[in-house]
Amino acid sequence: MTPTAQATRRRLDLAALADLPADMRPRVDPRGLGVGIVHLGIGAFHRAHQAVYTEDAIAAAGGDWGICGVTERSPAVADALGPQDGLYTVAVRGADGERRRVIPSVREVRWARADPEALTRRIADPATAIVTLTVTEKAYRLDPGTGRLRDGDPDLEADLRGGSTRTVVGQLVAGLARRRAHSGAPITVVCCDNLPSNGATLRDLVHDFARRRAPRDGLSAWLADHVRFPSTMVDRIVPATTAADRRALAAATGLADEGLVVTEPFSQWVIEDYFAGPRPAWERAGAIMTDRVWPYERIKLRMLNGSHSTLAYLGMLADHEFVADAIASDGLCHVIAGLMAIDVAPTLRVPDGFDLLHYRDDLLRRFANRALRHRTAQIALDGSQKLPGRLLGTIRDRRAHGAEPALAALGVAAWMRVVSVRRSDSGRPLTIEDPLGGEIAARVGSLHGPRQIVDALLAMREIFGADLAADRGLCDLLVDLVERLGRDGAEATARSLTA
Ligand code: CS2
Repeated sequence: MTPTAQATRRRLDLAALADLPADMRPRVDPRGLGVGIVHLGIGAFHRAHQAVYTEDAIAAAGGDWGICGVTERSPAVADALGPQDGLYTVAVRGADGERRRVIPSVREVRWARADPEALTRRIADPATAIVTLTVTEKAYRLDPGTGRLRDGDPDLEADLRGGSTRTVVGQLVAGLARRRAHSGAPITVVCCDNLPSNGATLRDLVHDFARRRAPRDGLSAWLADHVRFPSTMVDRIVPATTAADRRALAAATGLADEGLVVTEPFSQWVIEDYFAGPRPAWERAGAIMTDRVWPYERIKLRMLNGSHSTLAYLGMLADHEFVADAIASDGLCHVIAGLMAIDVAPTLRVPDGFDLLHYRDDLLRRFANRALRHRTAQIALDGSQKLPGRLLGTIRDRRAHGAEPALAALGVAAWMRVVSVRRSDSGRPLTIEDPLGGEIAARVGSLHGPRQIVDALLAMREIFGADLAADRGLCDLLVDLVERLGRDGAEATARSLTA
């Protein structure tokens, strides 16, 4: 198609809905749908997950549960969805081809930085009963060693002084303080990020911020009585959308959609049934409401995300651009299957009726979905924030039982090799972004020996805590693995560990 033909394609918006094929049309009429949810971090994951559950819940049981989506870091999503009246397509790619539907749940999109006051007002608005978040691990500014806000973070310091809301915790507290002053109505804040005990973790950060900001203004006591923070487990694989995905959609539908998201058929949401007020009937859309989320959360974080990160670092070393290519390698596939069965499974408590082997085999099939083109480099981002919940908890629990968790340690060793040597086994340069990237580079930039590398990185308490740094047995295991990765490469190391 010529660039001109592309530029003149009709853009998806409210007026275009009537021309869509019937099976793509929204199940809920977006016109007149009021906003009841504020969502912080309206990236691809939210659009393919909670926004879909919310549409299905409204279709089943009604309610003004339109979403005000907030973009945090850049205005890109607001620029894409604004002209489309908040509408976008979810393309579900599985073995049987692609199914598409347009989602109407997002009724308003804002860039937090453009108008912080509008965001504060939205959270304070009594019509808002729920705030949900998918802002990625690093946005919480959590010190995993203390479970509190990181000391010395310049954005947090600025927000604590007042006058700015650069951080998500700062935005939440500004909105909640305004709400207390105006209506005082209760509200529920639902963290949907991959953090262990995500509800309690966010609650502690919000209370910590409120106390540090104004220790005597009573906000913390109000929050304790009026704001609930249920934990959730969210699961759906959503690779970054590419220009080729958008071109294929335009060719198939005749519509230009800058907000398209591509995902897999599988989707799961487990929510702690602990709300301060009304909520959408998400259970009518397939979500599991329970009073015990943590077993699901731990299973998912350690089995799926632990495997994902291990595949990402080993895959990058072995020059596999996509997860489906990495899992197609016998060595890597055996490592992942073994990691889940040997190292992770003994650390889990499984809900009644939950078949862990079946879950593992499903994961291996999901990773092998070739239609998804999920880049290993996307998952490799922000390793310092991801490793603690995904792999280090497993390692800690296994070490406490005197085990030598070689497969969980292999993922950490592969991360160490990637961030220190920064080349794949064939010599291709590798770069990964990380909020601690500067510090990691300063520690390992000029080191080559496996022991030096492991010592320098293991000493980063903000990642490994004091306990793992002091574990000599773990240190020796990692040195051995980093050495083998350097000498034999990722594929051969993986094969030798599972032979
Ligand atoms: C992935 C997750 O990018 C990543 O770090 O491991 O986004 C993963 O795809 C989701 O958690 C699946 O639910």
